[in-house]
Amino acid sequence: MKGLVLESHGQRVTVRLQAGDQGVVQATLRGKIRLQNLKSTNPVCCGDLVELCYEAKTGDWTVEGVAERRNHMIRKATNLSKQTHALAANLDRVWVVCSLFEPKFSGGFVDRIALTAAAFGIPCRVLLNKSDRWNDESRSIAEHWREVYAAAGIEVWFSSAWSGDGLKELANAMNEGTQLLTGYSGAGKSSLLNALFPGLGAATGAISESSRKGTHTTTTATLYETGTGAAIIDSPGIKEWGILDFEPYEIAYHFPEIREHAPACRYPNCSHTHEPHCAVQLAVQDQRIHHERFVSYLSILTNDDQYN
Ligand SMILES: Nc1nc2c(ncn2[C@@H]2O[C@H](COP(=O)(O)OP(=O)(O)O)[C@@H](O)[C@H]2O)c(=O)[nH]1
Ligand SMILES: [Mg+2]
Ligand SMILES: [Zn+2]
Repeated sequence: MKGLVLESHGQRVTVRLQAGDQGVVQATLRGKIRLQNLKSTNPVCCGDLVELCYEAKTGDWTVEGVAERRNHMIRKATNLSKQTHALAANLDRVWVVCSLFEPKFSGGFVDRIALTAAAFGIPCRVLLNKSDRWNDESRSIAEHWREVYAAAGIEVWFSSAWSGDGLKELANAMNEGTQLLTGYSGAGKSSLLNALFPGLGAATGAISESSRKGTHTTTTATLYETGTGAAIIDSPGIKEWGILDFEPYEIAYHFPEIREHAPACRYPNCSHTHEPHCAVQLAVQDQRIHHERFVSYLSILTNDDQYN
């Protein structure tokens, strides 16, 4: 029997059956699946389609196989780790949910997620939440980021789970396919889900006074079915996105503004860091490439985990 993984807890997964009563069952991974993908901390993740077997004698469900993924969002388990962690699979869009303050916006963090999405061919958008908190000055900062990302082909949407700003458009956008909400803890992912789909019951956390960061309320990603055939995956807040070992040319390729100017560099293998006659560096100087994005590019290239 086939099933859709709603949640993964390592060896145990929660699965929606795709036939019969379409109930939700807990299943255990067969050892061979674990062995097939030793580099991953979780060989099966939410959004995966799996083949299940039911043992009538014991009443146990086991996962016998995993269907090939269309795509996935994976990162390093930690920045220095050789192991990877799969956040979610078979996605139609990734939303990087952010706020300007509490938690503070970080272009470097957004760019790491956007690069990963681009590398796996998944459309990506930024969602700047908590617009109810903005004054004129913060709104102009928000507009600035919108311009920066427009040049990178990434739309920046504004929203507030509290005031309802932008939720109508967001609900429409969420109405098809499988969408992943990811980003820093405390940005409002779960609050947005609950505002968009009342009754979903995603756990939210208050900003803790001591750290001014969201408390940890979700420990694993959860796939919610919206009832219209669409699905939304809420994910636990992440502190840093440990980026995979991409080749330098791949990193440049997935920054569309850099890709656009690179053909005019003198050297075909130009890394845009120190070479003479570099069209990319020139474009940064002339502000045809946004400085913020170029700084991110350099920091990813040098594997610097200091986000800006
Ligand atoms: N001012 C404001 N606070 C919000 C908004 N959305 C969420 N919050 C608050 O931010 C904190 C973290 O929200 P939560 O949904 O748990 O964030 P998550 O970690 O990204 O899922 C909670 O205290 C929410 O009430 C919003 O649109 N505006
Ligand atoms: Mg949450
Ligand atoms: Zn160059």
